[in-house]
Amino acid sequence: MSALVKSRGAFIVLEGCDRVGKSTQVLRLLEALTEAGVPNKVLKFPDRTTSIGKHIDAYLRRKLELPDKAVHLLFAANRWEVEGEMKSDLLSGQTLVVDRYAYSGVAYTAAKKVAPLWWCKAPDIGIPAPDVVFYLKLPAKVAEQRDVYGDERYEQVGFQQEVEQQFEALRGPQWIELDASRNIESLHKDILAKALEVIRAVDRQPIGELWTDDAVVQSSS
Ligand code: Z5A
Ligand code: MG
Repeated sequence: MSALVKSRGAFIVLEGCDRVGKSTQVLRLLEALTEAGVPNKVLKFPDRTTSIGKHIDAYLRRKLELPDKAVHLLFAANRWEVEGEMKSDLLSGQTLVVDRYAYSGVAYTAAKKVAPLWWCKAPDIGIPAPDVVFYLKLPAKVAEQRDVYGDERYEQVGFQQEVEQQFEALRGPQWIELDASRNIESLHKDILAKALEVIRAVDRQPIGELWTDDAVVQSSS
């Protein structure tokens, strides 16, 4: 159930494929919000510091093998383990700036073609819904040139192209797509302007829940 609250922070997510510039923009937004006196907190998923996150980190660095569906559930659990904290932060008036979220969870597993979309979404049903998602879009071949792809799992152009297609299917009314080939500063200006607008607008709105009335999920149940 969504609770009606008097005043809360905004839930802002940055999403996109590898190397599109999410962490760069999260940092710029954090600095600007702090400067503007907006109480804020940054979260990054996966959070590799928790006990669940340590398994995810080992998996991504190829130190641990896990079945695709099992690791999908670990990524979702890594979000649920901070769900209570996220809600209380929002309700206490803190704006959350989040680097990757459940959309990455769904897009990366769906790209592996190991499970239908509804199954990929199911573990995140009911988790707090972002007020805005900034989706940074960049061709995988351009992203690859930004920084040498490392040894982590998923860092291959072909797979990233598949992930991009899956992201496209997740677009919702709260999504804002940005051309991530633009320079850092001009992207930041647009993100900051919209973020401030959302922070003002959500003041008295309840926190939403992700995918509770999603058509893909409903049609499978
Ligand atoms: N994953 C999953 O499978 N399931 C889940 O539920 C979740 C995640 C949440 C780890 O993610 C992996 O987990 C990820 C998805 C999967 N695998 N992949 N691929 P991560 O977030 O830890 O990944 P990362 O190593 O931090 O990479 P990244 O986040 O994808 O990169 P980024 O944050 O988008 O880019 P950046 O670090 O800000 O910038 C990259 C470089 O480009 C850097 O040199 C910048 O200076 C440069 N840059 C940034 N912006 C620009 C512009 N505008 N122009 C030119 N150059 C730029
Ligand atoms: Mg990053």
